Amino acid sequence: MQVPPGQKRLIRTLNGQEVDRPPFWLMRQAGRYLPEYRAIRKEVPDFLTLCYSPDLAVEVTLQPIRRYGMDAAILFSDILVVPDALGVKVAFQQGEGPVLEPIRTVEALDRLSLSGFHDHLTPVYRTLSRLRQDLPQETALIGFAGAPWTLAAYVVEGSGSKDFAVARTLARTDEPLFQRLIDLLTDAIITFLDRQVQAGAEVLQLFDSWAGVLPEDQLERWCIRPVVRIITELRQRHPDVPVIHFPRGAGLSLPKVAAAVNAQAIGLDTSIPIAEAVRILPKDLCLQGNLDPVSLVAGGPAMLAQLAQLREVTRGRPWVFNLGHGVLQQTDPGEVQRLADELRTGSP
Ligand code: 1CP
Repeated sequence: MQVPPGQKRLIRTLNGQEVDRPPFWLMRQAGRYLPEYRAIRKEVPDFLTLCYSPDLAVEVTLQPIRRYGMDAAILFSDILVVPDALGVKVAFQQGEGPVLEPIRTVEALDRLSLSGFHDHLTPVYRTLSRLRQDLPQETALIGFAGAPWTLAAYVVEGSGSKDFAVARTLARTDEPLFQRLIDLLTDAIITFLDRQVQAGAEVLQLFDSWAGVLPEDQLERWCIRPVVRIITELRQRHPDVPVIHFPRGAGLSLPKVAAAVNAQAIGLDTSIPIAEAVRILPKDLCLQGNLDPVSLVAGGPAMLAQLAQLREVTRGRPWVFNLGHGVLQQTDPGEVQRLADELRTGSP
């Protein structure tokens, strides 16, 4: 028996409905801090193979749910499967970040296309439909994509970066080219998320992990505008599927971003004091976040004190517990247990 999505704790909270306690999940809840993840990771030659193997991707998605009973599972995949499916060569090198064939010219951009996009991503859709069958009844299934700016940043830079200076320079020196890239990524993300919902995703999260490196005019143009288009389009197609927008590093621009994109929830990163977010964002907007991932590494009573403060400050408004960024690799699974136990049973 499937529980209707509307009765799941995460979805109720995102819709502004009452719940017995705030729901919780963790960004990067599946991953290298778990020994059972490392065991599976060893079996595959590279990380993308894991993302494109439904049996294994289902298994690693379920691993943290079995241990900790989060209120939501997030599809195991990566934001860079979108450029990969558009024809950008993407590789994950052992122990390092991603390496991409950089796209900086019209000729390079002309080689990318949406034909073959869904064929390439079929294993991801298969993973979602299996998860929808295998998850515990009360667990919501989150699908996701990187937002256009964050994907463009990797695609132009060709790798991770502290400040994405190459990508930001191209955005200013060749606006028409950069706009074409953003438009292509926006179209791809819309159709990708639409298919994720058809395959079983009940909630969508947009990761704009590098929103914080853009000054205001660029934030408006490369983050806000395309995200508005994505959310508007998805809401037309799937009015019941809530969207969480995570504009990491948006700081003082959060109210402007939130008002424009009109998602059901806004993800808060570690740098914004939660009390400030509560003060500057509309009361009925659901907040998600923002325990420091390092606080989870350190663990113990100090972590629980941080959690108590988050609870105190968010009392009386829709709030989803999460970290301010992903679980770090050096995290002790026992500390995640301590956190989950407190979230499930501690005083609300
Ligand atoms: O070998 C390994 O195990 C690779 C480590 C790893 C993992 C476990 C990478 C490489 N990606 C992932 C999974 C992943 N990535 C998930 C799975 C679901 C979950 O949360 O449990 C998700 C949602 C992502 C999203 C993602 N990938 C983001 C957005 C979130 C964020 O962290 O800001 C980004 C920026 C990426 C790119 C990426 N993928 C992997 C790495 C090391 C990076 C960062 C590269 C860099 O900029 O340095």
